[in-house]
Amino acid sequence: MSTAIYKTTIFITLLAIFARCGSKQDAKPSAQEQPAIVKAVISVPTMKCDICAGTISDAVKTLDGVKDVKVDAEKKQATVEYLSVKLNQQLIANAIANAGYDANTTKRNETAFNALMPCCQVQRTANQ
Ligand SMILES: [Cu+2]
Repeated sequence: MSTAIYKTTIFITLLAIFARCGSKQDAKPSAQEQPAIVKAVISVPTMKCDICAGTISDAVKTLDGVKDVKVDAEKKQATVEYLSVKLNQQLIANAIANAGYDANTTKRNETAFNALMPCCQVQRTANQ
């Protein structure tokens, strides 16, 4: 492993830790809702490759209440099954945005985006 890649890996790891500290927790659903597993399909339009898919999958898996994550780089979608008492679509979208990717209508964290592998830094098209 070259020094540059090693340094980049360390940087991304630290960034992921800091991004998690700053993630918003104020949009949790009320405890009165029935505990149920809900499936959400989240659009991630700038996802490009399997590395992107892994980054997104890892970010979502850190959330409490996630039961299953499937990320499809071709369809540019993340399919997440989660406990509705613990999570909602917006919190999942926030986690993906904190990892450097637009998610539904939530815009990516630019610092995280700039720390992605150069090949994963996909610019938005005009309609995104
Ligand atoms: Cu990628």
